[in-house]
Formats: sequence, structure tokens, C-alpha cells
Amino acid sequence: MNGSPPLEVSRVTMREIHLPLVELFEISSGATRDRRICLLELETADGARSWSECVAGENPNYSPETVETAWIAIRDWLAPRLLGRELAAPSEAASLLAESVRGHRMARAALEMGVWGLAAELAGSSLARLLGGVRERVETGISLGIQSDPEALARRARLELDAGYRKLKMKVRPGADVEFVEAVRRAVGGDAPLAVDANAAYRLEDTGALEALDELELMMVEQPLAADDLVRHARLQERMKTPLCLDESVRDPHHVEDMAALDAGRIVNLKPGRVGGLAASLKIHELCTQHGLGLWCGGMLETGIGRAYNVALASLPGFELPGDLSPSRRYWAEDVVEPEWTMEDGRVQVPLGRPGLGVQVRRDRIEELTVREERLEG
Ligand code: OSB
Ligand code: MG
Repeated sequence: MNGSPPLEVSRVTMREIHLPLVELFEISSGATRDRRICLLELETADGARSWSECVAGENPNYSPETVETAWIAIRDWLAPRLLGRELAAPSEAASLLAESVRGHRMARAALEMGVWGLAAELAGSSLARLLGGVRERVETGISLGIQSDPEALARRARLELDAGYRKLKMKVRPGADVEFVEAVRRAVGGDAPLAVDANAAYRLEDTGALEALDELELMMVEQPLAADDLVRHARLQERMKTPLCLDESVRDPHHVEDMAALDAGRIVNLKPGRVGGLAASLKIHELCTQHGLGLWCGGMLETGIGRAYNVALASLPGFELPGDLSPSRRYWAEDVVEPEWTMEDGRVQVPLGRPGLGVQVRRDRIEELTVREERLEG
């Protein structure tokens, strides 16, 4: 990380693309079919370039940030700090972007990750190696949205496990939980690697559902309670044998320290876009190892660009659980990168030997999908 040449971003091009998912994706707080995605292209004065992706969604149902708020934050507050500033290393970008800025981590991460991508490009190294990645393949899980009824979910679960996925995570909400997961458990057998994700839909008082889920031999229950509620997660963990996994609650490395101190969960779902980028992700990776917390890389329905960053991160040694790193075809009829991300034997290959993101970004396709574009220069 220290041997990388200095870098200076001279232009940031912001794009919003519209891209429909191959199927509706429903979580406890809302459904998405037509994704609006903010992509960035960072350039140096010498013409080196790299792409990055903002993970903010269309609506503020997962995080307070949205595509719209991220657009404003990047354009008006964040990109101006980065443009024309010489960085000695990509690790310097995070603090530059964070100084006196509260929140807007997804917006910050889009730029910060772009700087790491650019640094990898300039160093002629793969992003995975630049980050300290060691795995040639990363184990893959699927995240299934809420389905119409328990039998539909059970059929789908069977199909996806047969396709090779190493973990099957089901979205749940009050009213679409225990019966659904029980049907799946019956259909796939006792040993299948199942997990659920509530996206903060429960309260500590919802003992019926939470106790019943605890009997289903799940690998984890992800984010049962509200994002800010570490104390109640700790109370719940005390009552449950199933490990709790925190997603929305972990927006900063200090949340991992608090989680460990309180025993508010045993596993972290790390999404670099949620924590402000890759420098914070490396710190969280270190903290999880130090505190003995399980770790895996989550996803936010990214295109092949955001996926490149997730796959690179997941190749680090501490990511020992399968990530939400499905291949391109699980999300898109046609991705924006070449080659598309594929899965073999439940694993995605890490392009350790290729410079930068390790996939070619299809500018022609992105231009076709672009609905707005703004160019920012220092
Ligand atoms: O909670 O992990 C989540 C997608 C959008 C918002 C929140 C979440 C998700 C996923 C998708 O579970 C995982 C993926 O990208 O495959
Ligand atoms: Mg989640």
C-alpha cells in the first residue's frame, strides 16, 4: 500500500444510469425493480481512469442516503475536496473526504473507492492485491427477496442451493418469516447453510418470531433490530443461540468495537459503500480478526463495477464466510462490465492477476443507459 505512486484526480464524471433488475427484490422496508445507479469515473491529468459505483438506493429505506442525496453530496461538497489534491497514497482519501462531514458515507465511499481503483490502475496491480487480498476465489451466497408464499420460497431455495450457492439468505419481515423459513428448512434439509436478514424490521418485544427463528439452525440472523440499537441487539444476543449479524448498525469501525464490547452480535456483514469506503473496511477487517467476529462481504445490488470492489475486498484473509457476491446474471440481463462476473462451484474468481478492477467497463453500454451526466473539474 505504501509503495504506490502519488495520485491526483483532475476530473470526476458523474453518471446516473437506469438498469432494471432481472427480478423484483423485496426487503422488509420496500421493493426495488428498476435500479437508479450513480457511477463515477475518476481521471488523472495523464489520462489514467477508473470507475466506481455509489451504493445508495432509490429510497431512504435501507439508509438515509439515496441516489439523489449522494449526487448532491458528491457534486457540491465531496468531489471539490478531492479534485486537484495530490495524495501520497489512496488511504489518504478517506480522511480528506470525512473531515467535518457528518454522514453521507455512501457518497464518500463512491469517491474513496474510485481513488483506490485509480491507484491500482496506476500501480499496474489488481485492486485485490493492492488491498492485501490473498484468495483466488471467494465463496458466494445468494440473498433472496421476500417471496409470495412459503412454498414459492422453498422451491426457489432448493433451486439456488442446487446451483451451488454456499449460503442462502432469505429476507424476512413480521408476517413473512417463521412459516417461510420452516418451509425452506423442510425442503432443503438440516445441513443446508441458511440465514435470514430482517433489515431492522423487528423489536425486542417480538419474542414469538425471534424465538422461533432461533430454533431453525440458521447460520445467522442479520440485523433484526434498528440500526442504532446496539444495546437491544446485545439483549437479544443474550437470549439467542443463533449468532446475530450486523449490517445497518455498522457504519464506522467504532461500531465494531462497540459491538464487540457489548456482545451485540457475533458476525459483521461488511459493505464498503456503507462504511465510507475501503480504508474503513480494512480497519473493520482488522477489528473483526482481533475480536474474533465472523466477517463476510455484503452487497447492494451492484453492477459489475461495484461488484469488482466487493470481490477484491472479500479476497482478504478475514472474510471467511460466503459473501452476497452473486454473479452478474443473478441481477442483470446484461451487465456493464466484460467479462461478466460468473460463479463456478459456488465461487467467484478474483482477478488477482489483472490490473485495476480486473474487468473491462463497457462505456458504450453505460452511455446508452445514462440519464444524466455531470463533469466536475478542479
Ligand atoms: O440488507 O443486505 C442487505 C440489498 C439492498 C439493500 C440491503 C441489502 C441488500 C441485499 C442484496 O441483501 C445482496 C446482494 O447484492 O446480492
Ligand atoms: Mg442486510
